[in-house]
Amino acid sequence: MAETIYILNGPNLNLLGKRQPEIYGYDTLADVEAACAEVAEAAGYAIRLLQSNWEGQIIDWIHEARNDAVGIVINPAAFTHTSVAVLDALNTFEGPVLEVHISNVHKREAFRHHSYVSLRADGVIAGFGTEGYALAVRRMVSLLG
Ligand code: CA2
Repeated sequence: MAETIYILNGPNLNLLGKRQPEIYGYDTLADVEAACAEVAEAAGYAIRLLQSNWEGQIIDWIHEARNDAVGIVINPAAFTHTSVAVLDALNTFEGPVLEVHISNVHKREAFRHHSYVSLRADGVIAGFGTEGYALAVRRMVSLLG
């Protein structure tokens, strides 16, 4: 069976493509999933894309990934800027971790400039719109190479 790359999404990203398109664009998470699957499957990997508004659920999926995934692509959304718990969970994962932000967080409010998750991430993509996810999967494939 193909090895799996987890693609985890934090709070409010269920609204992707449905609200604030001027910041986050028109693609939905289903569109993101299709784009990531195309890149991953071409390289022989499977993806599992998940979204939750609950911090504990994100942490449980990171724990699950310890056994079930070879890499994690994560857009922690607002938990990026607040969650030592998500960072601690990611620190227990042994494979590559890539952090994705749809918007350019550095061009936005100062509170978005700091990321706890970046202390663990092997790479960060910000401001590439939803295309950033498939680019991160592309990079993940190289790292897993
Ligand atoms: O740019 C990103 O991807 C963010 O991680 C998005 C988070 C924000 O808190 C981070 O600072 C940057 C917010 C996600 C909200 O998602 C929505 C999507 C569509 C409509 C409304 C919210």
